[in-house]
Amino acid sequence: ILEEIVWNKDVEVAQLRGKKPLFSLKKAVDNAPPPRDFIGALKASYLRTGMPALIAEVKKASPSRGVLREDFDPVEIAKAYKNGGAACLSVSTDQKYFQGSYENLEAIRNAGVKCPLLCKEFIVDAWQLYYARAKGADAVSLIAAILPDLDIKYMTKICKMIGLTVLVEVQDENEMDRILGIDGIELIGINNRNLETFEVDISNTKKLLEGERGEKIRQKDIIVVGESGLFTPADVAYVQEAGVKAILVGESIVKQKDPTKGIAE
Ligand code: IGP
Repeated sequence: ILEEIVWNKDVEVAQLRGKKPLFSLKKAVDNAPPPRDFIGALKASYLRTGMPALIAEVKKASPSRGVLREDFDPVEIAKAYKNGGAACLSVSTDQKYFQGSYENLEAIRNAGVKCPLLCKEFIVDAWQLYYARAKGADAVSLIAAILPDLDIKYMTKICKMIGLTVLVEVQDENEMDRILGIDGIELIGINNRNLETFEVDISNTKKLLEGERGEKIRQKDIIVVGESGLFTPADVAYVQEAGVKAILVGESIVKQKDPTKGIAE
């Protein structure tokens, strides 16, 4: 499925790019509202609460779970997350597999929800970075499984230049070691969901933070985000114990009748 998603994304980007060439985007980026400090918001929340900072995900559907919420209103959900104590928001923009959109991202930004926003997208081309920033994103996620090191390095540089925070997502030891070998990475997400099999195992977060890897992460002052499959306060305590200072949560809170009463409590 990951291969299929990336294949489709490449085609989609080629089409979009035909309508909005890079040059026009660069102007839009210059005119975009100044980026908000994504990492600063995570740190402030962690320091204030002593709990992992919540990145709350606004997503209507996922390939593994189908539609999560029929009465999906992205702006209402974003406001509820903010009121419920989220430090940052993640907004799914992929249409085909997550029923998301850049309109959702813009609507949340324009509604004055003050959290920094992560554009949750499958980034396969640097063009998408400019596009995300032009649409008001403050951060993007780069998936180690689909990008060679050279692309991660190059895209990280572009992000720095245009004011986007980078969250690099890894799912196994090999990807973690690759990313720890790259300079300038400040934020690493450990995905507990295997992107090929969709199997979720939160002990993945612990496994990738043990021993020398954990040591290196502390030395480099990298913030680790525990991602996917977190449903209960016990799950949060477990990944906090493993060393994460932030969590990325979608399904369990998007499904709540009142999304302010989610895992954040
Ligand atoms: C949220 P969950 O299990 O709480 O809904 O997961 C988030 O981690 C997940 O949407 C995600 C993801 C990804 C999905 C993180 N990285 C990469 C697809 C691709």
